Amino acid sequence: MAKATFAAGCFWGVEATFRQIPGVISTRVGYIGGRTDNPTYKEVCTDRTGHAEAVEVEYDPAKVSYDALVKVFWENHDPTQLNRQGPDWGTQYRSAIFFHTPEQKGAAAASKESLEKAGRHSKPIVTQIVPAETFYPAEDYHQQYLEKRGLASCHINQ
Ligand code: MHO
Repeated sequence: MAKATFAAGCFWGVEATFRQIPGVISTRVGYIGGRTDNPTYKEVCTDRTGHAEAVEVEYDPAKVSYDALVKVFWENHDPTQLNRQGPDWGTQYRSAIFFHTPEQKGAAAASKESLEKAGRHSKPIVTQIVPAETFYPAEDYHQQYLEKRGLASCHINQ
């Protein structure tokens, strides 16, 4: 089993997306890349702790490649929005790939470069590619949030 960690806006929807991918064994949402230990959702929402809402994906590399997961990441958010994803604003909603190995780092960087070259986005890609530090799981009520409520997406009014 291997781990991959992605931040792509409100973690409810990001988790729901990755849970549907064959080869993904489990997922959990949490906070990563900030300056305090064991942050709460409330603290993260102040925009002062520096954490990103993220999803930690446990996957079977024999069934799904890291590259395929990175592709899912690109296709399910707008990587040109800085510290924002749609109606959600703040550094907690930044676009970031938290790599766990040098191989993941290389694959993420190559994938970002080829997406830039493809010219599909008119604006520059602002996604950070940074080492995975401590992942703090979010409060229970945030885990599989949409699934528990029978919702398909974060922004029901959008
Ligand atoms: N705009 C969303 C964000 C939730 S998310 C876990 C809401 O408050 O409903 O950041």
